[in-house]
Amino acid sequence: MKKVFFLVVALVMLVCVSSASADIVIAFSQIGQESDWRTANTDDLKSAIENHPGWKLVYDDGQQKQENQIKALRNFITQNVNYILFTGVVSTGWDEVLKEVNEAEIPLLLVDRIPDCADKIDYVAAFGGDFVEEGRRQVAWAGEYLKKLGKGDEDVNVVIMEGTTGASAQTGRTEGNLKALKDYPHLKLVGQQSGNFTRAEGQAVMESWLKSIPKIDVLIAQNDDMALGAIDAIKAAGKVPGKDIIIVGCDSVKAAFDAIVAGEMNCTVECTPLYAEFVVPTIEALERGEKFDKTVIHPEEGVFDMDGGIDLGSVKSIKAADVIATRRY
Ligand code: GZL
Repeated sequence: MKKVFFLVVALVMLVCVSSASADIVIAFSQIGQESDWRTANTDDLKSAIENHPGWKLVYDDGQQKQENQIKALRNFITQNVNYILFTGVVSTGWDEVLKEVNEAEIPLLLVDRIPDCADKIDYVAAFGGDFVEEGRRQVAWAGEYLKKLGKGDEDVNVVIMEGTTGASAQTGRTEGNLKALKDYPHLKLVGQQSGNFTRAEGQAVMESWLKSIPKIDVLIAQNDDMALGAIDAIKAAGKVPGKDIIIVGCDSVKAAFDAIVAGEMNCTVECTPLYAEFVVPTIEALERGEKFDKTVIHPEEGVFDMDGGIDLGSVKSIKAADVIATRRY
């Protein structure tokens, strides 16, 4: 009799444990590994989800190819995951596959680069950088810095190194860059080309510009990796980065802080990759039945430079050397 009793107790415990540990599966279609920002974004989200009790991560690296991401999204549907996190390498071409996600009734969280079809699909929450404001801040910082140097009335030659063509981070930053140029008529745009958000391509583009453009005074690089590649090219050409050419990046990754403190870069506009502090509480709330609207939530972001104190309206720059020890990516 006792044996039967203990057997029943063991069976009940086994059922309780297995039902309590029934994981919710969160699938993440990531763009690739093109930049320090992307690596930090991946590490932050993967560790938060993998270490969350009762959650399981299904991760796919799209290697910066849209066809890979579409395949991954369809695999997630087949696996009938509980949530899908998605950021698209480019802004267009997602309508069909994201409608399939909707038809499968899998809750979709849009992070980072929001697809153009967002207003035609269902999603449960959205979070990412304000790319237009980031682009505005880049050019405004250069204009205000030149004024501080007493050069606000001198014509200077500006080149814009764009991110991956067609990515919302590129189109948004370019929109912000070009709008802000209208406020600083002495900033003359003499070059605009994609460096695809990678350090290697940023170096190659700057090498070609240094051979074809007689004088470059300011580089606006739409991410820090391309700025760092450009710095390599500028030094190889015997020029002094940060002095001969003013260099403004975006993302505020650690390597950019190191370059600013070393005097080789002038400014980086922050675009945080640390999304776990948004995604985790949002999924926990969704699990409790809470609902969110379709507003894209933007994090508070700063601007960091060599000396601090440059007023950009929505934000004042902070001296990179003062905060480098506190940076989390
Ligand atoms: C911005 C992100 C961009 C970064 C780049 O949210 O999409 O992609 O600025 C990254 O560094 O490659």
